[in-house]
Amino acid sequence: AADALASGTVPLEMTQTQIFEAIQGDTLLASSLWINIALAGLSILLFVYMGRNLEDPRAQLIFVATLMVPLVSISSYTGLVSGLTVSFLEMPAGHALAGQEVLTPWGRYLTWALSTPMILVALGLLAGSNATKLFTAVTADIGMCVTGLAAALTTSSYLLRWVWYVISCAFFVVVLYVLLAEWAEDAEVAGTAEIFNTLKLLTVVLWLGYPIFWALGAEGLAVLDVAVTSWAYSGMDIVAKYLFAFLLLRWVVDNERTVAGMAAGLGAASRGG
Ligand code: RET
Repeated sequence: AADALASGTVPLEMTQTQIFEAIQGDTLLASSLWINIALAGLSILLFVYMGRNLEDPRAQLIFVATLMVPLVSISSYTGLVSGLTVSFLEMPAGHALAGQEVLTPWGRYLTWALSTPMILVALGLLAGSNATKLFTAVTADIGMCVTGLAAALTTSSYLLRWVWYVISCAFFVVVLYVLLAEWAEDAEVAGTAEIFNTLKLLTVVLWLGYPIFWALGAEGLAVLDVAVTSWAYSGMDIVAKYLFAFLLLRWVVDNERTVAGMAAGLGAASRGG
């Protein structure tokens, strides 16, 4: 192996331990990850406590979806902090850091495919969505995350990184449409418009930040460095996940009867609900 390395026939790959050490050696980067592990852990304990007396199945379903958000998050950040879901990838020609190995926390994009659908399921149930709209929002959202992952992992062509980015944005537009147009209207009918509109605004404003920071970060135009980008995502995560989930759960606990009495339901799809 040493000979192969010396003769250059084996690509020089960093081991997981080396990646782990590179992350821990960058205090700004490491702290952006550890803080989320701590906050996700606290959120899990708090949410289980808050939801302990919920009895209505629909309210419980919102609770489970909400609780999944910090559960996925703690797993996601553990993967990042350990180096398991982080790679150093050589950027293609055309990229500002062409030829350099850029730290790519691809685990983020992968786990968004699991956490963001939970946020949408909780929001959709709160709005009284039918199954069609819920399915549309969730599948488009998964498409957005997986193609965002593809953008980050493509190293053959700079152009194709941005092609993936544009595809991801197209999926995002579908999610925004369901949130802003369809569910906003459903929530009026369901009598949950007030809390829905608060959470909708918080979601739309924060979620728009993710593609912006992707474009500005090391994986896109490289205006911001890796640690600053990581803090941007971590900061948005704190509000988009833990604060979002807390506000939603607190409302559901205080308004369980409203949730239980919501006429529209997932089964309403066939009635045009
Ligand atoms: C990417 C890059 C490609 C274009 C778009 C993106 C959008 C990402 C979003 C992520 C939201 C994540 C959240 C995580 C919290 O768990 C993949 C950055 C549109 C909207 C809310």
